[in-house]
Amino acid sequence: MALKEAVRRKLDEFRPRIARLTKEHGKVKIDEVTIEQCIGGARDIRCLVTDISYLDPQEGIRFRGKTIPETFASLPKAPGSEYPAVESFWYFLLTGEVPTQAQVDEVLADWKQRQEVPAYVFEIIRAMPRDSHPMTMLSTGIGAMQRESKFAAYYASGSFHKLNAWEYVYEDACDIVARIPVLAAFIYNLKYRGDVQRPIDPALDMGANFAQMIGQGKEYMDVARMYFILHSDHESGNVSAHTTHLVHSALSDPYLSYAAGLNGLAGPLHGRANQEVLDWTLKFQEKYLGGEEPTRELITKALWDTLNSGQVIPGYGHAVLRKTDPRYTSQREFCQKHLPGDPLFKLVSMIFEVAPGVLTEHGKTKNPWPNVDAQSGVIQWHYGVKEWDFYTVLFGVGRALGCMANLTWDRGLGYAIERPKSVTTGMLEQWAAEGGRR
Ligand code: NMX
Ligand code: MLT
Repeated sequence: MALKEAVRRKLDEFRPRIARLTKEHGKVKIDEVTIEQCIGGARDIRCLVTDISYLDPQEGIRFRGKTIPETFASLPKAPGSEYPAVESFWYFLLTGEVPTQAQVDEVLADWKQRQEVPAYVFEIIRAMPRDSHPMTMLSTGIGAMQRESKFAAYYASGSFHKLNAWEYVYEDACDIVARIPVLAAFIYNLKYRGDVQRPIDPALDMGANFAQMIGQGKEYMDVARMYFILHSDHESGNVSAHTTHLVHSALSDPYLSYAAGLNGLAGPLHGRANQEVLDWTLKFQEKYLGGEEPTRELITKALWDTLNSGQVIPGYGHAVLRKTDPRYTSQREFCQKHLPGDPLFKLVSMIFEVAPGVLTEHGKTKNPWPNVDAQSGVIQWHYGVKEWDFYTVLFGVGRALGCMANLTWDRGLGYAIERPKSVTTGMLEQWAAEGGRR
């Protein structure tokens, strides 16, 4: 397949660069670590490598060197759509090259061969209590599918070779990205639509097929394409991408690795914040408005009440970003075009006007601006996907693209098992007293 050969070509070009960096410049310092960083979640320490995406604190994410608007503008669009097919973006993420339509068509055809989820996976999820969180169902489904792993079979075959191993990661990666929307749609229909399932439509691209599988129409097809692409990757240090990379560094296969990544994504400070935003906003409507129009004063009061009760304002703040997340802006522009009069969009826009000022006055967060999660639920709500505990599953479908592209490259470049060094509190106290580690 052309995509696999393109990845092989790229890896062949890259390997000498990694070898030269390690052998000739391996001792060059690129960072130093403070006690604050050691205790405070390793913030900003430069110790991971990826070429799939890079996050600038001011500008936001670039996928393979392109901003979000540049990415959307440059990739071939899905038929009759303003957005690229996810398959087109996948080619781009894996290779850094904008595919031709013929190359996109080849990925589309390839994914159709891969997208069936084995029946036993559905049965395992069906056996779970119906009120299990859909993220638990998603990570269980991905973990259960591990028996299909071509990488695990290759490792067990006894003929494992470091240089070839990426090919099997690539195969698992393609299977996972093709199957995860089908699994997600199954969970949606199981939990919220009485287990009335819709079959895959083989004529549709990934985003469009997901839309039809959850009973949505044409406009939502673009929502799905946009949503999955926007959520795909945020360089390597975020919890889901880092967890996936870490687990795979022990040569755990991509299924085990991404199930772990999804469990991290399910945390309220990470991907689950999109669920929390909707929850916060609807509770605000219920508790503070009682059917009346929102005002800046009422929003300010609700924000302070949340902060004073020791909770975070979901959808605001970021570990790296110091400006409004361009993924927020991109979704906001979609809303301005497609749902300008939506009451929830208006409310979220008003929160956007007020929250940065309140958070600045509160004085704790380093970034008072909205992140991706502050806007995403509004769009889902507008199109009738009102089961907000499902929103992180949508994030997880998109994030699979970035995590799987990264794993393919991790293995292709033979990255080592990850094993940072820990120290004791006593050591930190000693180095603090001595003014640094000697
Ligand atoms: N509301 C209230 N307090 C906040 C917020 C917020 N939105 N963001 C940060 N802070 C607090 C934070 O809890 C910390 O307090 P303390 O010193 O008492 O521990 C202080 O500000 C400094 O935190 P920062 O260094 O600004 O942020 P950090 O890098 O530690 O955390 C987040 C980043 C994203 C976890 C944090 O901003 C947050 O909890 N935001 C709300 C949850 C959210 O929207 N998460 C989604 C992130 C994007 N995603 O999809 O993953
Ligand atoms: C993400 O998309 O992973 C989040 O914005 C969190 C992060 O980058 O740390």
